[in-house]
Amino acid sequence: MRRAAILTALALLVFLGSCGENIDTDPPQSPLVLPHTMETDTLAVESGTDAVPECNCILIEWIRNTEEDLKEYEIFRSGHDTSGFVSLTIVAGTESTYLNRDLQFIRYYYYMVARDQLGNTSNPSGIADYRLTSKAIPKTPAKWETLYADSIGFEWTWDGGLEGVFLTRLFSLDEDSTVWMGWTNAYERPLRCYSPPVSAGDYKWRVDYIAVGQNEGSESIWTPFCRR
Ligand SMILES: [Ca+2]
Ligand SMILES: [Ca+2]
Repeated sequence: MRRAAILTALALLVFLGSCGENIDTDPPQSPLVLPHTMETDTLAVESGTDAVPECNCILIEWIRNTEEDLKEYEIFRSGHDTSGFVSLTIVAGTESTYLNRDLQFIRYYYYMVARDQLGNTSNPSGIADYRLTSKAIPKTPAKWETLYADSIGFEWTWDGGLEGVFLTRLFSLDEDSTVWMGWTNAYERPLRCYSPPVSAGDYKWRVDYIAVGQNEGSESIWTPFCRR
């Protein structure tokens, strides 16, 4: 009996020794998923879970973990906030965003876990939710239209309801930054807004629909134009 105990102890020592410093039983910290907020969605440089201009997609964003043995993140998704979550994807530990493509106009809920090289898995993150709406369609300025007025009149159409607001973004291609943003109520017709005088140069614009306080909206495609 005693001999067996000693052998077991020896075997355990050999096992521990062979793994050396690679043994790491600490799971990573829970990832910090950045939720959609009205505040971060209306900055010149947005952050957090959000719509994107290019497609009917939701961008999930998080703060990267700092553990040296971090391997990957696994993202889970459901159409309900408390049940039905299934694994959506696994991304490398070096990533801090994931674009969930080809979505319907329903509310999606996401959470994620972090996993290290030995398979230790973190506790789940908090849940971020978002619902896409249809996109506004930019009308004027049209694609690569040349304008000579100081102030730019933006106009678009939208097949949604009268609730919520639009945020027009004017981006200078020369300065590589957002130079102006303007608000329009969704009930206004026509849907439009006017910028203050802008200098000559190349620009692009888009319009974001924001269902205030509901983690819900869309971003139109970017439309480039010239002011001469
Ligand atoms: Ca670890
Ligand atoms: Ca946004």
